[in-house]
Order: sequence, then structure tokens, then C-alpha cells
Amino acid sequence: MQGPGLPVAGTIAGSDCSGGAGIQADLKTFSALGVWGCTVVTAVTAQTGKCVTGVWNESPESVAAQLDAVTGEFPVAAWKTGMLATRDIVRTVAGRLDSRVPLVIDPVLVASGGQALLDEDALDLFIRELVPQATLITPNLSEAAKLSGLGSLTSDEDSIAAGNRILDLGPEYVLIKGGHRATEDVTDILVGKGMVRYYPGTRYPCDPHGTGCTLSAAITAYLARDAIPVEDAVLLGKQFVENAVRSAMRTSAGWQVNPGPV
Ligand code: PXL
Repeated sequence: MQGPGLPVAGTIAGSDCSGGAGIQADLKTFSALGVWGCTVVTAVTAQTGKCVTGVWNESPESVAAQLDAVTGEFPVAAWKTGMLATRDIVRTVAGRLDSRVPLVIDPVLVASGGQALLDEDALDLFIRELVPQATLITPNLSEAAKLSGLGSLTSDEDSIAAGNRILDLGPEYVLIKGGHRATEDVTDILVGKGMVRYYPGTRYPCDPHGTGCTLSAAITAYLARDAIPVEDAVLLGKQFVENAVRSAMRTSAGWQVNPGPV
């Protein structure tokens, strides 16, 4: 028996039946890192590693009840958000988070196949009410372009400029992911108040489903488990996701990221 003592992380996100992204990626990652995972499901998606074929959103009442149940039982040491689906869910989540608990926001806007994972009419509320609560927000390039209002981001300078614009929205740190840049390696760039740090990494010859979810979940788990500085949690999270990409599984629809124990 474990008794008390496992650190607890929570994820507020959508279900991905393929198991590579969403709630499933988060739980696998939490477990691999020795963290107890709690889940608040915002939507159920039907999808393969390649395309989303259906989305069913939860009601705000469901999300509120899940959040209340989790926080009533567990001392959640860090939260992450992924797919939030609707304006009502954004409002519900933004009004219920405890400002003392670190929050990692993966600003999931659109699936790689083009399916919207956050309604267009939710974006302003998301930016106004949730983003300012973030300890860290982890946009990819197109999310960073949208959140910053800058056009396409093609250089490190562009990413840093976008990071600074997003910082003005209120989060403590912004991690601009470089996976979608046409570069040989994958360099993520962390922007904080008065600081910039580069995280270079290897680009592997596959582009598996679920890397963004796994990265933000790993950072959340490290924050929950070790209460380390964000800069260190990002470094460890990046190493974790690289390992999960190296272990990626091939399916009939592409590659799935595979977060294993470390
Ligand atoms: O990768 C972002 C993401 C997050 N959450 C869910 C998803 C996806 C991408 O497909 O389906 C549920």
C-alpha cells in the first residue's frame, strides 16, 4: 500500500481515443513520472493519429462537478489545461482554479488535421480570464501567432517577439515550441520577464501524434512532484518528450508518441 504521499497533478482536457494525445497522454505521462493523475474531461473526441472524426463537448456543469470532486479529495500540486472546447467551459475553469497552484496551459486551438478544439467565440475569454493565470503557457508556432497577433513566425527573433507579446497577457512564462519550424533540430524558446532561454533538441524522422500534450503534462508532473523552477521543469519535460518520440509507436494511421517510465 502506498499510504499518503504520492504527488498529485490534474489535467483538464479532452479525451483522445487513439491514446496518443489529450487526457490519455497526460495520464500516461503522470504515471510514468510517479505522479497521481486526476482528470477533468472537457470533451470526447473520436480520432486516429491522423484525423478527428467526431467531437462531443461536456457541459459546464459536468466540468464544474469534476473539478469540485477532484479538489475536494486531492491536494492537487499542479494543473494543466489542454482542449477546453467551449466558452462556457473556459469560464467555468477560469473561475475555479486556485491561484496558489501552478498552472500549465497548453493552448490547444486546432488539431493537426484542422478540427477546431476551442470554439472561435471562446478565444477572447480564454485570453482574458485564463491565460493571465498561467505559470507557463506552451504554444506551438501557429498558436503563438494567433495569441500574439503577429503573423507567421519564421525566426528565433519572431518567436521571442511573440513570446513577449503573450507575456503581456499575464502568464509568468511562455514556451514557444519549435517543432513546426523548418529547422534541422527542434529548439523551444522560453520567454519570461527579462529572460530568454533556448532548449535545443533532436528532430527525429517521424512526427508522432501527442507530443505537445506529453510535453505540457511532463512539465506539470515535474512541477507537482519536485516543485522545481519552471526553467528546470521545461528542461526535464523536453528530455521526457524526446524519449517518448524515440519510443513512438507506428500504427495504421501514423505515429503515436509513447511516454514510458523513466
Ligand atoms: O494535440 C492537441 C490535442 C489535445 N487534446 C485532444 C486532441 C488534440 C489533438 O488532436 O485531440 C483531445
